[in-house]
Amino acid sequence: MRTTGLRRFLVGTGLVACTSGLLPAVTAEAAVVTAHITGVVKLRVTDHENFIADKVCHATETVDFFWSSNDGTKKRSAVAYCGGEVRVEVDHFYTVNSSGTVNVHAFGRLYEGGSHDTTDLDGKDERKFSVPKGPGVDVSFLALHNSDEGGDSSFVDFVLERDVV
Ligand SMILES: [Ca+2]
Ligand SMILES: [Ca+2]
Repeated sequence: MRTTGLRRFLVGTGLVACTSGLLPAVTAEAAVVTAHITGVVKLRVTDHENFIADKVCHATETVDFFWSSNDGTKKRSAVAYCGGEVRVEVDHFYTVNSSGTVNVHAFGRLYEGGSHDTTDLDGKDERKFSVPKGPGVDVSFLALHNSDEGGDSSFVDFVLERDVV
């Protein structure tokens, strides 16, 4: 193997010492970091109409939870309805790494049909981002458009921040 060969060469030349047994054994597990994640997920939904004004609807999901680097993935969900015809679902998944960085994977789906319960999926979006420390700002967003019939849309803003506790 190339690395082994190089190492053998360097040891042979005396450029590196053979360190076997000289380094402390790495037995400590990675530190567990807990993050406090707060903010809001804001959904704005437009139900497009052909002969009357479009309907615009808003929903806000509050985010406020503690999550550690040992906890795996946390799922949060939000939903918004508009005009009797449009439903928007957002799933957002959180993981915390050992340095305290909070990573988010967000998925949005826009359904449009004869009622709020329609299963007609007309638009979707997906994004990965991380949550910064400090005051909450617009971290990321999803943009959903009805790519089938057109007109209907939704914008989902993630306004999040985290502290390591
Ligand atoms: Ca409509
Ligand atoms: Ca549809």
